Amino acid sequence: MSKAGGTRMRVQVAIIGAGPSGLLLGQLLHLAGIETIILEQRSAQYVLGRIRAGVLEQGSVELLERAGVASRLHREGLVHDGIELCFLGERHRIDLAGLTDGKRVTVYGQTEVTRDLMDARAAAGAMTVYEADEVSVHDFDGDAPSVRYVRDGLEHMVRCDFIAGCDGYHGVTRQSVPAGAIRNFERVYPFGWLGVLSETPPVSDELIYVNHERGFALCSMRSRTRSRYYVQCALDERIEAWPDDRFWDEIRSRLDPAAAEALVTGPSIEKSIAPLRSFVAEPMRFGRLLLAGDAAHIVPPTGAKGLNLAASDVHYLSSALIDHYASAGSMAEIDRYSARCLSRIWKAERFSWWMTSLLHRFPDGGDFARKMQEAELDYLTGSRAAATALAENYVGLPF
Ligand code: FAS
Ligand code: PHB
Repeated sequence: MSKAGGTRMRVQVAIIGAGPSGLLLGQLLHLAGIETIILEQRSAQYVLGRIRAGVLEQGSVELLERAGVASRLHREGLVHDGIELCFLGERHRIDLAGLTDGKRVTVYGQTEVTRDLMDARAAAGAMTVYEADEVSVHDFDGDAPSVRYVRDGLEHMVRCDFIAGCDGYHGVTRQSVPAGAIRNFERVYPFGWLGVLSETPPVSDELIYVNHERGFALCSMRSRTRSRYYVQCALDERIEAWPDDRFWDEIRSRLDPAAAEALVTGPSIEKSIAPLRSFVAEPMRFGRLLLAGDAAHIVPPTGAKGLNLAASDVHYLSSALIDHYASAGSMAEIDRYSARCLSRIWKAERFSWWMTSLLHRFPDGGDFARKMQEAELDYLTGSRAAATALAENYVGLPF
């Protein structure tokens, strides 16, 4: 059946993906008077239903403030000065603020960040097309790129100056780059995370990262009444094999006695298994196509860097695009975009890989590897220098 008859339009920047990267970029460009469209393959409800990140670096909070979407974050977010590492049955606090001249993190779910950005975009009257099918990108190696998509059976076309690939790891934009023009770096970990969301009070005031012989565990939260828990699990685990009681017993078995005693259990309101990988695509710019966020890189969530890296990419990309339009079409900042992002990305990749290597049980690791983990954890919790290195990475390196 013909798909002819769709719209033809023109914008300055076409953004693919309405996750945090795409929405935050759209908001910052809108505030600078730059016209965008966002094309999203899923419904807004589906995007909001994905339970993901929970911790915002100080730099990400400041960027959301600049975007004008931080008022609810400041009302409802939980500011944390520290985290705890639990190993050999004992908890040790890492004083993030004390080790980084007062820097701290804010616990505020990615779902809420996305909701705030969606509300701001709707209030601005900027165009977002949800449930856009068959999105394809064209001619981004020239001066007149375009995007096509199908909606309600009709094919629509958008001409633009730039395409922002904010469509995540499985998106279409990175896949549209010729194989010879891109280089991928990847490590897939031999385990996953089984996550549970529950309307129960958090087991502790701060996050607890656990190294246990049965595997990693994390006690996090979304508010003072809603908790987020994870246990390391095998890659072939199925959700059906993990009724709530089994999950609560397993995480309790990995906690120190006081936390195990304090754990408040309840029905899960979300339960999912996520694989863990480290991934970077280089470069992040291909002519007038620029990648940002998970479209260009993935980190294991152990270091709470994924959403925060997306935010710093968007900081660099929005600055480069604003500079382009403010300087009669200069490409100087666009030319620098990829290198600026990758410098910070690789340091966050290293930290996320290091935290993952430190806290998880590797199936083929052996006893010596476990002793190395225990020695490093003992050093970390006994050395101000070592703890400072962890703290300055956890709160976020400067943009
Ligand atoms: P996203 O993947 O969030 O958004 C991309 C958007 O593009 C999606 O809405 C998708 O539907 C859309 N899209 C894809 N293909 C498209 C196409 N062809 N056409 C149009 N639209 C398309 N980070 C942390 O910091 N802490 C965590 O605990 C954490 N947990 C995670 C758990 C899981 C299961 C996953 C997958 C990620 C997790 N992350 C975590 C990382 C996550 O938060 C990402 O860093 C963050 O979502 C990145 O945002 P975006 O770059 O916008 O990508
Ligand atoms: C979360 O709350 O989902 C969370 C927090 C910290 C992490 C990973 C996930 O490192």
